[in-house]
Amino acid sequence: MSSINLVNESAESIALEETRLKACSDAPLFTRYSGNPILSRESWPYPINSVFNAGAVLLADGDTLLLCRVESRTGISHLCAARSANGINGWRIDSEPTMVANPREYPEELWGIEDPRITYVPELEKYAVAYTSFARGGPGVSLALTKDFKTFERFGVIMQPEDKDAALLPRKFGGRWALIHRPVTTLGAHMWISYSPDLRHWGSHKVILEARRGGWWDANKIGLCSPPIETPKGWLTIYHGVRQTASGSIYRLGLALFDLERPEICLQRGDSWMFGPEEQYERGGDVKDVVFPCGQIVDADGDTVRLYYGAADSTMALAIGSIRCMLAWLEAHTSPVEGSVC
Ligand code: M1P
Repeated sequence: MSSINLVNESAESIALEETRLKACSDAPLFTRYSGNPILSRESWPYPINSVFNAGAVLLADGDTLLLCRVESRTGISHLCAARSANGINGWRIDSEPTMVANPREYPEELWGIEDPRITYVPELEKYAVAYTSFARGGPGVSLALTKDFKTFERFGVIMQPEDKDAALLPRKFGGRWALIHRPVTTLGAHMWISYSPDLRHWGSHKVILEARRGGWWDANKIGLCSPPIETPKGWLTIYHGVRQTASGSIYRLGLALFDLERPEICLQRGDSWMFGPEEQYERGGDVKDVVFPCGQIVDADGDTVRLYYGAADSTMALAIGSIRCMLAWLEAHTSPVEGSVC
């Protein structure tokens, strides 16, 4: 093979890659699994109302674990683990609730626990589960650590009400842990970051992404979806935006990118939503027009993303995307909004 051919081949592969990236910057970013929904109340080993908004993690044995929010027929939610070898079907569901509210010791859990986001923390060799605890004061953020999703070391409330949509980043920044969360303040319902030396005491709070205003798809209320994905370009972050309409809210998904070493700095934010309710199981259910991911898994190729999302607060669904496509899409769809990209 001549050196000219080598040069041509490498030029060709660059051109091919550019074409692929251009195509995926235009295409729908996530493809729904044709067998959706993957989990529903009929799948459950005990009577429930609904299963949705699961955190996701790839276990050391290769199984996919979904820590599902399960709403029982009292209306109160608990968490229940479902495991599968391929992350699509063959789910083995714990025969009883995996983690239930414990309002005697944790009064902030009086009305249940909801919407877990799971982060594996190599330094601790444990999974951190950030979840919503719900009681008279409203929803707050609670934290627990686990090694096995059987026993949980509870830290109690780490962000007082009203706050939710939280996930821990997997490593420290300048010696401090970082948590993304969504308090509701007089400023509005925006995404914030807070830092802690010990996972218990939190400070240095900063807004990192604001809900837009007016007619935007993500006007007035946004929140973190699944934990941010670490990429060479930054923390790739899927968030939900809520559009309030005359007939209710529409929950859609957008993308933003944050600085790798200073995750409070937003580098890019997509202008339009990249995934929204379209299918019948997303448009109708206990709460219509909701897609709500709390977890994803990046496959061994380092690019394929399995996004697990709650559909209409009733079932769990799966969609497949690509990190390279999401980054290319962000490049193509970031435009300054009222003087700033974020
Ligand atoms: O009903 C849609 C979602 O509403 C809430 O989300 P947020 O406060 O971010 O708007 C949560 O109760 C969530 O569980 C629910 O899916």
